[in-house]
Amino acid sequence: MFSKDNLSYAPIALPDHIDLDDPAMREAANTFLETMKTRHSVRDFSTQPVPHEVIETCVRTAGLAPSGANHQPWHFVAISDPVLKARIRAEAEEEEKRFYAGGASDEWIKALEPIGTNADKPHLDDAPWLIVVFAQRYGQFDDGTRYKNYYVPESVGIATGFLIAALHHAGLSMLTHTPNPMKFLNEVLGRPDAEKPVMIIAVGHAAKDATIPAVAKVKKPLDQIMSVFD
Ligand code: IYR
Repeated sequence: MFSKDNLSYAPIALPDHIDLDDPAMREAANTFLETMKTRHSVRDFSTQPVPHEVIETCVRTAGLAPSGANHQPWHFVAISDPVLKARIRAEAEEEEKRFYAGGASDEWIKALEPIGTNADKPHLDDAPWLIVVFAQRYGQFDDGTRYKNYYVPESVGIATGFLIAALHHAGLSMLTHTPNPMKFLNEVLGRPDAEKPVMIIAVGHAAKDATIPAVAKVKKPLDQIMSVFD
């Protein structure tokens, strides 16, 4: 993606200069809050297909995220192939069985109780798309030599947030899923060792009878998540 001869600074005028007045800003902020309030992590998916280009467009949005030195240290693998999804489910459930059967600490298992999870992961088959997020520990110049990436977890976290917001905005439901360990995803998806799997996002339409854990609606109030020095 980068070339060693293309590392000079060249400022351009800010494109898409946005300059809302205060009322318009308030309204935009409130509208987006209301939109994001309707996002819930969903574990019960319908098998109804989702067009390929919607997933592609949402990944384009993810790719607009800010990143350390603009290195964009991420790669997204989108999977709708049922055979591959079934293989990912089988491998993930193997990991999850170990996790729930003693791999995880008692404290961790207790923390998950209100979420109601177990080693069974039908969403990995049912959801029409799985998007696996990879973080690139280092990049490579066109000539194959390596360059370092910076703030990789932060950058990939921001891009994943963009992706989740984009998927939700498109009317899709999703679940972020992190089998532990996830190394099997490199092998199954043919990704290089330089890339670390970060999470699987199952994406699709929620099943008609989908439920969410009641605790998922309990969000910290503003005064607990924000301090202000005005
Ligand atoms: N990966 C396991 C366990 C799990 C861990 C956390 I932290 C969660 O928020 C939910 C689940 C699983 O997917 O069941």
